[in-house]
Amino acid sequence: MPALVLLGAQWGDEGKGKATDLLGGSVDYVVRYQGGNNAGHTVVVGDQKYALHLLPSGILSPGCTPVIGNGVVVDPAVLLSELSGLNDRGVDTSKLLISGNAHLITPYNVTVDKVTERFLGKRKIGTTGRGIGPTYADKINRVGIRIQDLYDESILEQKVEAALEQKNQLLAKVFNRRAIEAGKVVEDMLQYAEQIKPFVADTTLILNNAIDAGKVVLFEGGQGTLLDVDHGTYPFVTSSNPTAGGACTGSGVGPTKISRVIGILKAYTTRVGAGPFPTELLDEDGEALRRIGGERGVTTGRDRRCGWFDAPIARYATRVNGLTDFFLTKLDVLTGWEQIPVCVAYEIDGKRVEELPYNQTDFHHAKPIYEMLPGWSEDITKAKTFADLPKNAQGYVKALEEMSGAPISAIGVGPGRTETIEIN
Ligand code: 2SA
Ligand code: GDP
Ligand code: MG
Repeated sequence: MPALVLLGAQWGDEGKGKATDLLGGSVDYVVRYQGGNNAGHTVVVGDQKYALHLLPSGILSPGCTPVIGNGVVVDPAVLLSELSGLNDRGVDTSKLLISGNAHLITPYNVTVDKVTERFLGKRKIGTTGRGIGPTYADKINRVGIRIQDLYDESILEQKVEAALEQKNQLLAKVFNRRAIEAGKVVEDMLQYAEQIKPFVADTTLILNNAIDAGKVVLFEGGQGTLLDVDHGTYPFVTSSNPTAGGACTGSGVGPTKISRVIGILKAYTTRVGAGPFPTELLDEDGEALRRIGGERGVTTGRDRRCGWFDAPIARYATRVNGLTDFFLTKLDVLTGWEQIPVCVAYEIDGKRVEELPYNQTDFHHAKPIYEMLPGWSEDITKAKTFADLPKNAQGYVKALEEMSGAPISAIGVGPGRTETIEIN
């Protein structure tokens, strides 16, 4: 298997960090291909818990080379502090590779993110405030700053000046804010250059050579399918492509090299930030899912919105990502409900709709049509095989598999590395 992709099938936080870590022992490279330190990936190893934001979860597997691909946006201060935090805990980070083509999140991108959200008021996206959207906007506007620019001071100065020209006008005229000084920004960015230098590489060449030499490369998505800027619930999305195609553009590895695409699928649904969410629960059940599932943002600490499983979303994820299989996570969280509602279709303006509507207004109007599945009360966290699960839990998994359009090849029954059932 030359290359595989692991990505979120819903709105993120499905447990991708744990799944990547689980596969870390059998792959040679783990590559982040989009997003930045808006991501929050939790990995529990024994009694140690790690929260990773920018670094690939494979950094915790000693045999694995972690890679930050060209599609990622990098906040240099966050990068260095995440690295030193891991070093302090005895994790070897020396193998990290960072694409010289990855874009840098500058302090002004963070400012613009926060100011824009404030001015959007009720219509805000609920971003993580990490400067992600404005950095991708600069990239597309061709006024972005790349990692490689840190090593050519005069180019860096020219690029920062170009990037600030429009922004300063906007800050002054629209937001009534002071102009940002290019010289100060350049000085700020240059202080990181030498520390980052040892990691900077032509990652596209390295990854393609590795695949040609028979090595296994795992692409780790951040966020999730419905947060994709093209395929998600626009405008309530992140500004990159977490879907499978993003793994190619965000790394420079072609689609013919990828033979498996795994969708990480939570046994219920969560979302952080604003936007439509048909199965959202604003009652005791929602509160219980949040409490039992520990549903709190790993980066911002915000409470996650919680709801029942939504099959049209899972089917959509299968379709737009070409999923080969799912890892179903957090099944243990559902223990104790007598009956578990599962959304099988929507009612939109009086009509039954089986698939996720492409039209934004329709999705905002979508009301879930539920089927009730029988629950279970037995503790399932010690289950090691599918047969160890209570009959109703088995039935729940099988029903989800049937509705979602791809086989379920692993089931999470707890946050720990070993709390996983693998199905062959
Ligand atoms: P941004 O900051 O521009 O990417 O925000 C745009 C939308 O994308 C959502 N988003 C996320 N949703 C779920 N998890 C994410 N990572 C953190 C976590 C989130 C946190 O693991 O818990 O700590 O709040 C993530 N990152 C971005 C975001 O909520 C906006 O809806
Ligand atoms: P990611 O962004 O997809 O990596 O997910 P997060 O780390 O943001 O959120 C997933 C949370 O669920 C983390 O706290 C994980 O430790 C936890 N988790 C992952 N898989 C399971 C599981 O099967 N059961 C339980 N109870 N928790 C899990
Ligand atoms: Mg997360």
